[in-house]
Amino acid sequence: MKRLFLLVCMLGLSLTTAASEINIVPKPLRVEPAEGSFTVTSQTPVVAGQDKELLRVGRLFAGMVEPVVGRNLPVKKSTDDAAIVLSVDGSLGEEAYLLSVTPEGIAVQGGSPKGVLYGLQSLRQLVVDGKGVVPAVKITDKPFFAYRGAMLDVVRHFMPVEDVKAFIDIVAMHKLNRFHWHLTDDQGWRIDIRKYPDLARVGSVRKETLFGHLRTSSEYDGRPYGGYYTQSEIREVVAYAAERYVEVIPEIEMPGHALGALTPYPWLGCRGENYEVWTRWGISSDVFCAGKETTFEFIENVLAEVIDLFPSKYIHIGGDECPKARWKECPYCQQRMKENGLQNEEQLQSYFMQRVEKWLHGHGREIIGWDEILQGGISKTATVMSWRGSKGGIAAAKAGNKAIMAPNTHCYLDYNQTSEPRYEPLANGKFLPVRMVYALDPYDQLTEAERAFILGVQANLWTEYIPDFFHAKHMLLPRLAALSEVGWAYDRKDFEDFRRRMAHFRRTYDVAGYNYATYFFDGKDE
Ligand code: TNX
Repeated sequence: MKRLFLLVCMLGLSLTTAASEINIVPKPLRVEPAEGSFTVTSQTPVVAGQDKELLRVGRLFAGMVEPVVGRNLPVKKSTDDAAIVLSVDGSLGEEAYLLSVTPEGIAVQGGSPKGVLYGLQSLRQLVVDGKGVVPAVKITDKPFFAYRGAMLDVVRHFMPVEDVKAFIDIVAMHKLNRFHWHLTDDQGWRIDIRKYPDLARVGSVRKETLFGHLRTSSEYDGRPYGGYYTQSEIREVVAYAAERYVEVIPEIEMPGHALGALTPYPWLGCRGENYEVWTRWGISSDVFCAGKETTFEFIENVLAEVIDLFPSKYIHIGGDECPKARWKECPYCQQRMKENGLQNEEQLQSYFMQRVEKWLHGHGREIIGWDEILQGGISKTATVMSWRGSKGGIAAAKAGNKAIMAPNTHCYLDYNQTSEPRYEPLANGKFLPVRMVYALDPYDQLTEAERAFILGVQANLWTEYIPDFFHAKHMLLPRLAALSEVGWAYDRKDFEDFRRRMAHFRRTYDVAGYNYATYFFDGKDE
């Protein structure tokens, strides 16, 4: 009897041990630990049947676990050996997957190859964590939100194609599915547009850059700074992202943040002369002229090339931080207001955005705009990206507009990570620890019916104080993991449980060779 009791205790113990070995971020929907384990070695085949897409996904996985299990895990159509077997089960949701590990082998079923890749991202974490030994388990998983994004600003600091691809790898690793690419701003224009070659040639270069923080410095580095993507590089990035089931959403900023365009083509502005690609951060009062027809002609020509390069349903057209001083003094803008019965310059901005939206609609696309597009009236079909807190997104959802939550209070990864900025590299200054990212409630203040308008969440990485991609990773990781859990997980009430799983997930960062911030892991971020 005593023996039996002991046995039951031991069994119970081993079961709980097994359970605690399953540590995945973002948290899966259901995890059912089982007895035993399976060891993935360099000989373990990944089997994908006849499906070319699955073979490709299998090879991606082989690359991801190579540092742990060794080179060239064989990816095959079939095998008699114990293996990692990939398959598509159309009865599952597109992004859903089942991961089953038994001592005999591993099966990853996805609703589509995308779901299979998500299953493999989870398996990757288990392989890394156990150095190849994966505890038996059955995982049933699918994402909570359809839109799970990350934005990279390549204007304030330029990131070469290789870095953008690495950013996409990080996005995919966190089971995010949108890459918002901020391509134009006051400090540069970073996408080649064939019809206007001076956008890239002239608009991408600033003569120098502010040194130090915007609030305290008036020193400049005296060095010209530039960079842009050719159209073939853009296509390369879009294809690279698509292979990882990440959709690229380009952002072409208007009517504000426009000096990258006004400098080479001064007729785009109200004053019409003397513009210079900005060397400081902040908000320039020179913006696109909303009165002249030639502005809209330019924007349509630019967008025609943009939609040819980016197949995404959404095109982001900015709309934030557009000072109205120039419009107030501009005869063209005032004339436009009179002709269209517009009461004030907010309504002129609204005219601007809706006119561009209409053009994009005519070409089969939808727009996303920053929450300022709510001012002065918004069309029913625009999607609002809430950044000045959540209130813009809440207002949008209440008005029946779709919204994406990216509030600076929770999603701005350019902010400081600790309450002791003096121990951190120079950053924006505001304080945003992992805990705050995790605390985002995208449904705050919304009724059941209004919640349907929240498409999802996004982290934003503005790069005023991020000179290169090494530093970008320090700002992104591990906060992006907290955001990914907000976007993916059904159950995220337990921050301590997240913290415990992160202690394992960081090994996947280590194995991938990622630079990440350690404040959170060392308990020094509060
Ligand atoms: C606000 S978010 C901006 C960006 C800055 C960022 C710095 C938004 C739509 N505009 O231009 O880079 O703050 O945190």
